[in-house]
Amino acid sequence: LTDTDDTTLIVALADTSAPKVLLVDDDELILGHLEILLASAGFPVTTATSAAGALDLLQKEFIPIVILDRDMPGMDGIALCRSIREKTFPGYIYLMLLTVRDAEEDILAGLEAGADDYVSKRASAAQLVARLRTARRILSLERSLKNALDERRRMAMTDVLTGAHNRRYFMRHLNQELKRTRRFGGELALLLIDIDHFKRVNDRYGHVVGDEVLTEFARRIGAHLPRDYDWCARLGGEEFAVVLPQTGPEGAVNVAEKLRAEVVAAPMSTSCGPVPITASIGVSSLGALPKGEEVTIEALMSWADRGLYASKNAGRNRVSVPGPL
Ligand code: GH3
Ligand code: MG
Ligand code: MG
Repeated sequence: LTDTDDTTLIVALADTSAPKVLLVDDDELILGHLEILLASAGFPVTTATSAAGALDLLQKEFIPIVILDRDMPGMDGIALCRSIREKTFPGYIYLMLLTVRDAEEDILAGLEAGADDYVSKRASAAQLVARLRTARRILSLERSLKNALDERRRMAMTDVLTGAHNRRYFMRHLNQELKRTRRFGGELALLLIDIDHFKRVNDRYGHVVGDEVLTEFARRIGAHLPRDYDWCARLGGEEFAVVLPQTGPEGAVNVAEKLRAEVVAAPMSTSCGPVPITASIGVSSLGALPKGEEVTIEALMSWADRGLYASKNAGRNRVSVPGPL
């Protein structure tokens, strides 16, 4: 790289949050020179003297920017670009090919192999640093898009009113729990919980208070699950589900009874004052499914639903396990 007196520019671009850069060149002199340049521009730097060494480093640590020499003995920069693009990493890797050659076909070959940018070794230090700033801009765009996507995914699985998981989350994650249980063995229990005479709450206090009751109810159920990996979801209306991995029928009934007692222990506090409610619960578990019943989410749900129906029929505010037909 040609020397430059643009140190002010380089200093201005320095940023403590700059992404890490991996420099790959078989020429240690060039590596040393670039390392000092990038470090003074505020980029944390790691180096490798071969493509294999670079792949090794990338395997151990995610490095979002790689500046690689086009010509190296063994695997060259073009092949390294291709190899990086074939693998999956936790985020996008911005690839900059560095070369003495800048014939049209070299540039095309580099871009074709997956490079994002192509810099001549004759370029000034200021130009290299300016191009790194472009890389940083693109990487930060990628990160914010990824965050937005994660947030959208989370929202799509969250119930807007209560903040609990929603039905979509329930179906997807119960399916995963079921697969895990099938593979590794053990138990899995499901509780279906329905607030009793909830229509009367709405009729008496209005829909807004009804909403407050639902929110408080969801919070209370969630707060009284016995273990970290137990979880609950709002299936719709005033119906909730609790999933208890590695829990058999007796354990599930105990949890259900505890949750039911927690609901009646104190009225729900609302903007119209305390509103007492009760809930009915149906319990099912894989081990308690009748022989011959296929082990599916539908079977678990339909048996828990039968239990819920039995609880309602027997006078509500209780826990039932469906018996044989
Ligand atoms: P049961 O004991 O048999 O379960 O009686 P219930 O009144 O709880 O059941 P029903 O299915 O007859 O009525 C459920 C009510 O829940 C009717 C519906 O308006 C109300 N509801 C459903 N979703 C919401 C909601 O998001 N907010 C409010 N405030 N009410 C809701
Ligand atoms: Mg070389
Ligand atoms: Mg109800």
